[in-house]
Amino acid sequence: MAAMPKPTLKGAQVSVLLGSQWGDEGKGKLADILSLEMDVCARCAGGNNAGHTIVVNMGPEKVKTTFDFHLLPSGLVNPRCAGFIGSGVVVHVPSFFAELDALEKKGLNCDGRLFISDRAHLVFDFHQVVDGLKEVELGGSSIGTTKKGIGPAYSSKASRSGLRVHHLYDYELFATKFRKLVEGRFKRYGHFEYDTEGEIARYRAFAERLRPHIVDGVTFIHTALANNRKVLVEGANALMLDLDFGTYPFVTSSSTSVGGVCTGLGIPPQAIGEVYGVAKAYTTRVGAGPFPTELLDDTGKHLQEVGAEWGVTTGRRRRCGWLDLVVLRYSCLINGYTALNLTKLDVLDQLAEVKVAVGYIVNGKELTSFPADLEILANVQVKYETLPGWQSDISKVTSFDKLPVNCQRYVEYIEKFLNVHIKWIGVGPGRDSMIVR
Ligand code: 2SA
Ligand code: GDP
Ligand code: MG
Repeated sequence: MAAMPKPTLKGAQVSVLLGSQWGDEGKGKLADILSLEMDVCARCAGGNNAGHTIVVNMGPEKVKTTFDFHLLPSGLVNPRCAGFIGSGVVVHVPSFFAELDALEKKGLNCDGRLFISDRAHLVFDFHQVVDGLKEVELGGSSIGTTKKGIGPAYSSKASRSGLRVHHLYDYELFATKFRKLVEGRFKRYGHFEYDTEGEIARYRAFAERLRPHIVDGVTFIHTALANNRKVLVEGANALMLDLDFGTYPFVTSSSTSVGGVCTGLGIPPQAIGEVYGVAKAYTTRVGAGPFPTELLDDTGKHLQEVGAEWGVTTGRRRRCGWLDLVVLRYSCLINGYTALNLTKLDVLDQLAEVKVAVGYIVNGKELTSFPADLEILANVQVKYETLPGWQSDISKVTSFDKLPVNCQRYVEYIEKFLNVHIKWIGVGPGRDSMIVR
């Protein structure tokens, strides 16, 4: 194992890429593009609840290949880039191997370049069972989780009874702790079918297969920084799903904001330079919870169909609505984006007019901040600005000045409202369908 490097921070070498809305903004695509220039692509939070679809032309024959990433960092598509699953991530080991096998089957060789922090917590199948049981218990107010066991695994972590990757290598201790954890769940939820001893034995085998991937997470990332490696942190989920700043309780159980980068990787804030926000040109949300600009009409259906808005992990239909600049302004405040990637602008191509939310009104008064209280959020009257559509196909456009004027105006309107530069514009799913400004 590499020795711990001396604490000599060389500057802001870490770039961060974060979802700015409720997820599925197209983070994976930008992560893939940026990773072409990176040495390490790291995940700092969440687990295999995330779903990133990347479309690339592979090999000399340029075969169009679609990759779905869940737990593994999307930067692995670049064969030069190492993937790192940081300490703040929760790892379901069977899913880790299933995803790795699927990637390798598609021709991606990840040998010797995929690492997991020994401090990362483990998600077990019983966490996934409990995820489902909790949702049933919540009945009509269920969260609409991905049922990947994310909430229950972070609960184990926060209650200080969780098992971490390094525990796999002290088998007796692992087995004792594991039995205790399962017993605790039986006490709380009643006895459910679960082969505790079989699971313990299964993890003995997993531990050996996992061994070449395990690193001391702190030493790994700081050695990379000390050696001037370029690191990209790929956010999972998004700001509005953040445990503290999202639409609680309809959120995921990790810090999906910029703060999660430091806590999830063990790096100081000075190490972070660029913070890129990914924003879809309209809004989507999967799962329950308030969504002020949601469109339950034909326009919502149009966005869902043209944007192919289906969950990558669960296959669920995503709810769709107009772009909400109140959400984005709040998101910019918390994450301090240094530039934005506006994605899926092509999905708006056929619309005669496009609306954007610019304020929330309650009892005739415009709110001055984003409400914490979901009762308020669920009942706001949305103030919209209506902009003319461009009604032409932009999917082949490669530069900003070649976009239709109304389309340029839409981009500039957003930029001006948020006071953040829109550096990239997505006009299609492929790696090449990205306008850079
Ligand atoms: P969880 O499973 O405990 O994290 O769910 C809590 C809430 O977080 C939402 N969530 C997501 N929202 C959008 N995309 C996600 N990833 C998949 C994708 C989702 C899918 O990329 O498509 O396949 O359905 C994701 N993961 C979690 C979730 O909907 C709950 O609202
Ligand atoms: P992520 O979770 O933020 O990485 O996003 P997802 O992969 O869950 O969802 C984004 C979807 O939109 C994927 O299917 C992408 O291939 C696709 N996509 C990304 N950017 C664009 C774009 O600019 N235009 C279109 N039409 N599709 C895009
Ligand atoms: Mg996604």
